Amino acid sequence: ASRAALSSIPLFHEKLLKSNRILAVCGAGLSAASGLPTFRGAGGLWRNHNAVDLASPDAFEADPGLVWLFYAYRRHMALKAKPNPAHHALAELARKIPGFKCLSQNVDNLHVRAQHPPNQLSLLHGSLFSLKCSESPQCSWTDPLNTADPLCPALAPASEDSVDPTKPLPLLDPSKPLADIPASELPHCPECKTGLVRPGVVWFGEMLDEGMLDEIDGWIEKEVVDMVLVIGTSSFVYPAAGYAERARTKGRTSVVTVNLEITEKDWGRMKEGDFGFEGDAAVLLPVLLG
Ligand code: BJW
Repeated sequence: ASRAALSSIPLFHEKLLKSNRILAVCGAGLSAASGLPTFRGAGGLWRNHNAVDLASPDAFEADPGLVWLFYAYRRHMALKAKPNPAHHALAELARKIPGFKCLSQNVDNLHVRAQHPPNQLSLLHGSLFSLKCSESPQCSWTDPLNTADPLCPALAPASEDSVDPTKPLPLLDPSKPLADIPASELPHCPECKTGLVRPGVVWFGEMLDEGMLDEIDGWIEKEVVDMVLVIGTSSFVYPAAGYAERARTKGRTSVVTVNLEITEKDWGRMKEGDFGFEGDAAVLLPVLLG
């Protein structure tokens, strides 16, 4: 397919109008315009740590205080952030099209705050604002919504704002060492009393919610999916990265990539009827879906 056809907004609108079953797979790029950093590439470093390395069960076991500071900082940032026009455009599409389902890898709660209908939203990697016991699944304690900021006194440095709002938070100042937070100062599970409280997110090697995965599989297999929107994700992490091709029925499904950067390789992989729109999702989605 020619690059002009692949990035034609009129052709995209023509296909959208004929689409009843639409799947979106979203990633961190969707929330970039809300000021929240992505994982890979620029912004993927937190102090001198790789964000992906901190998002792991091994990192939590080795230094729960450090991993909690990282998550407490992200909770604080997400609470201060606002849903952007892309979150609103997706929520609006869901209200218009009952056969639209949004799968998001984002844990920042911005879809929910944009009032995306909950029955048309699957949060693949959980939420920064849910808590569970580190002994899970042996201990089943959870708190589905906790927005305390700071979560506990020891994590207060993660909630400290800069005097100058254009500057990064004091916690990120590389010239200031991080406080060493012992596990005893972190919240413990109120039920089993032995486990630590941990963020209710899905780390590498951990299973996604099986009921949710079954529900998504059922939705994909039920009928032909007319369109898959792949928005602001590097499509690196499974199972999320596999849904576009799984939902594809040859000749029927348009896979639409919306990303700040679309590589030559990505363009080369696109098939007839697919689309690629390069730019900020917060600018593009209102135009594409409006
Ligand atoms: C913009 C923009 C703008 C910027 N506008 N765009 C099959 C094959 C191989 C491996 C596996 C497999 N199946 C499972 C695995 C193992 C593993 C995996 O995928 N590994 C890969 C590294 C290959 N998967 C798992 O372990 C998953 N569990 C699982 O499958 O259990 C069963 C199992 C286990 C083990 C083996 C086999 C089966 C769990 C994955 C959990 C991922 N967790 C994290 C942390 C969540 C909590 C937190 O937020 O802290 O999820 S890691 C991190 O990556 C986070 C993200 O949700 C996820 C995806 O990142 P995302 O969103 O794509 O962000 P970026 O930064 O990568 O990309 C941003 C994009 O936006 C870029 O493209 C930019 O260009 C773009 N962008 N600004 C538009 N303004």
